[in-house]
Amino acid sequence: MKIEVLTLFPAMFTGPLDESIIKRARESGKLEFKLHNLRDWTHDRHKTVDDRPFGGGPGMLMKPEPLFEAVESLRGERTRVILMSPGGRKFDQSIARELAKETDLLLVTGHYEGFDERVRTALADDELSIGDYVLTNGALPAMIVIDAVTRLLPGVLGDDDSSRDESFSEGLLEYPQYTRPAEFRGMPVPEVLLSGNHAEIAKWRREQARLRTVARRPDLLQREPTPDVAPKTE
Ligand code: 4G4
Repeated sequence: MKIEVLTLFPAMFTGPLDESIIKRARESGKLEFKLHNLRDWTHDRHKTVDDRPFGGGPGMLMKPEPLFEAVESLRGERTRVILMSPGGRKFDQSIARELAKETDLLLVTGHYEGFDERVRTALADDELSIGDYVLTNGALPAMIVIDAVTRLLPGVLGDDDSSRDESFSEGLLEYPQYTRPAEFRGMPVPEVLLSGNHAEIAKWRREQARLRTVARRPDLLQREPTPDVAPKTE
């Protein structure tokens, strides 16, 4: 897969994407990653990429001309152009799986108060948010999408890591896990995990995953959890 990024801050990407699994994915050719500086598509001597909003109001917007020129020169027939913005579709594992099937992604990161609306309506195929919080720019969100998608590409993870994604616990939080020693600072590992009874262990893990999901992330369960007390109706 080819992933390209259009950004005002290319230096933010070097480092995080030069380590570990992403580094290996790049070295093996499973991920081709390219950075582009939006300022390379400006024509004035100040390399202007922003302007004031029509109608007034605080802050600056990404002006359309450099973004249109850049995306039109970078995109190919099969490129999916994705804006990173807090108003986008909420990025999750199912969107990561969807993106991992593409051949070419172009992630466009914003800055200032956001994009001129025509970038959204006439240039982007999609708009993604990594969560409900505001960041200074879209570079970190783009890196998160790149990481989540890259680890899903065929051959990038070891077999053990890949099969975990598809395990029965899909859609639930992880069950508690322990390694040696069997007792650490007075804290024992649950007896069932030392029993060697694999049917009992699987049952315990399913139950723990369910309990933890109910307690912490009931939104992940298909059906709403049964409330302890019937909700009040007005
Ligand atoms: C577009 C519009 C993404 C991009 C406004 C980007 C959070 C996310 C930006 C902005 C971002 C996210 C400056 C508010 C850049 N912040 N949650 N910032 N802002 O994915």
